[in-house]
Amino acid sequence: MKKQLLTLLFSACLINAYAEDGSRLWLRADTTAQATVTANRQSPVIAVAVKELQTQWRGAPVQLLIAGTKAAQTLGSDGYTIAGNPQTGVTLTAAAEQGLLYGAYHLLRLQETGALAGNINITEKPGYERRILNHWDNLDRSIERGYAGRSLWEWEKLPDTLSPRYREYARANASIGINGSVLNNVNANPQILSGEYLAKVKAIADVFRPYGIKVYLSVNFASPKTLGGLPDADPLNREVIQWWKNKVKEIYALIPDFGGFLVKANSEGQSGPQDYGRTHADGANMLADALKPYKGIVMWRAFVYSPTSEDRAKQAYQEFVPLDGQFRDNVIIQIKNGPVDFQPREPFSPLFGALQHTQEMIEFQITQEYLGFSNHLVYLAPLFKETLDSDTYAGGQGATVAKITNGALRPAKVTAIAGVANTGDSVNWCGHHFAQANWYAFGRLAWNSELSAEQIAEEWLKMTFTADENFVRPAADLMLASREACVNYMMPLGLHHIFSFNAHYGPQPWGYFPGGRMDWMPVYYHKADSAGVGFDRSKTGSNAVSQYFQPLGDLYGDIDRCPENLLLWFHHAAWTHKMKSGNSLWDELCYRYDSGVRQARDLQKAWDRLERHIDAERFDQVQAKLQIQAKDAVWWKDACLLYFQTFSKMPIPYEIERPVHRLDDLYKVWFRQEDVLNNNYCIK
Ligand code: GCW
Repeated sequence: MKKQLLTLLFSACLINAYAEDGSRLWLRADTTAQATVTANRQSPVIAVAVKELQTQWRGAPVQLLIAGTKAAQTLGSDGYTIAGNPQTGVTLTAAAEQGLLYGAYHLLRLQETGALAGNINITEKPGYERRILNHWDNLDRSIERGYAGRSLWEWEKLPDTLSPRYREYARANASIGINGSVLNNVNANPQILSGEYLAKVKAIADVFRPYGIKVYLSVNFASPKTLGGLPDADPLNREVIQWWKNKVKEIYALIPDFGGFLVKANSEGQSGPQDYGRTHADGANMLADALKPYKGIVMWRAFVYSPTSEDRAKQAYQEFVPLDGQFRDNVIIQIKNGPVDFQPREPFSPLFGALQHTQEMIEFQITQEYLGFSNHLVYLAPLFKETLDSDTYAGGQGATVAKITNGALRPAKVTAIAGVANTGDSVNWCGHHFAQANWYAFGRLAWNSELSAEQIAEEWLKMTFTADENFVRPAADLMLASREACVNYMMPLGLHHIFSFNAHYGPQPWGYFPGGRMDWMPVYYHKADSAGVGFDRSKTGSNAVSQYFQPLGDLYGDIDRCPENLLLWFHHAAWTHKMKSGNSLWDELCYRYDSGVRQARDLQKAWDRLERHIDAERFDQVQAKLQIQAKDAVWWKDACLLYFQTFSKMPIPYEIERPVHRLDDLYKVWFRQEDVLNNNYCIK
């Protein structure tokens, strides 16, 4: 009896050998397999692929082949084929070592998601050549718009001490096909280019290399002046050009496979070529020339705008379209998915497709700056896909943002996609267990933008929690509903940027601070008055619609045909404007906010039903976050409806739940980002 009890206890301990604290992400496979794995070449990257399979693959022997055949060459450096049968033997073939690494992770994913059935015959090649995370991490280890603790990069201990997390991070990225990491904030500290910091960067790059991850750096355009001591940073100044050449040489001596630079110039106070009367092309090309001999690239951001009388949504297009064709072939323009700034819903940026002779890449935000931080469960694959699948009509129908940027329609020397990372040093990496899904989804879509949001959710759930269908089905539904829920309780019908000033958390549609920048004020974006609400970007307004190709420009510009989910993005609509439902705009707004609240509560209900399928630790943590989300949803609804009602003067439809807050109290709510992170913001 005693012996039996001991055995029972012992096996219970084995099962629970790992705490389910989220630290293992989606990589929770049992690592005690002893598979037979052979390879026809040796290299550090291939060694990783072999080891992953040896320890996790529970099928017949696997053979890894680097092949020089024509067929293999068409796979590029990252593609692969998987052929065979788990019972009799499997062969992974690729033209290069990275292909074998990605093939190995693919095979393991099939196993872990229960998708191995009979013969395997798979050929894969990524959509984008460079699949990159952008870290907005500062050298003091704070993270701009980071909601999961401090930076993963322990600058103070580098280069001598290497956190085990560097390898785990690289492994997680490799497992989903991410192959690049920009380590530091685009608001870049020039010190990153000092000898001291480059030695630290090299130490990280060395850890990442066997996982196929290239390191990139954000650079401050003024570095030659601030770090190098030159009188200016004018891109046409010979001394400046030489300074960058020397710096690039120094970097490549340390990191031979360094990826290149990411640059935020002449934006939000950052210096740039315009400080010297030069153009973005002058600045980007100067850096590109320095990087060219080493095959490095420049990712030059299009996120530029200034507080002029011009509509902020139009400015990037106005700035860059005149420069089309002037950029070097190792420059790529990095464009945020929408024309303003990572809002819960935006139309795609009209720059996609408009630059016809310049390489374009897309930037998404994985960290939830405008989506409830790591407090709200908002699965972002539907948002990412909405942009990637949008038809720009550049050169005719079918020119989706994905096809414009991944080289399918416009052959490009460089193709790339970036996501602003949501990682930090918190135990579960992302602050919210479900925020991990957004990191995962970004990687999977960067590899193949045609995957569905549903398929990605299911894969992730199976690997992260359990493959039990009784869990996976409802949990996937919950994830898929979450983005639209968030749009509804925050900013339905095309409303945007009505967040609390600076923190970007919680509602503050009344936000207006005399003397501050108008284009940072919520009132600038919704323009509510007694007649109606919304930003008129039609021909009678800012005419931002003219930046879209036809027939989109006309469609967006026509208040009766504009998709209703973007109505108030493009139009100042009357409170009485008749919606497709037959409701007035005011009533519709009320119903949307109300349904957002109900959807947030539905997320809670759906989650509670799943309790028995998963571990208590993660269940409880997600449950606690969903409570915050549901409360915040009510706060959003009350704040927005009560405030907009001061203009519409119309009643809130009687069947809708009554406000539980008073507007006067909500006006007084004031907090900082830290207060939200410490769950210390109070709404009366
Ligand atoms: O969304 C805004 C953020 C800034 C950010 C900027 C950018 C890194 O509020 O924090 O700065 O975008 O993308 O450059």
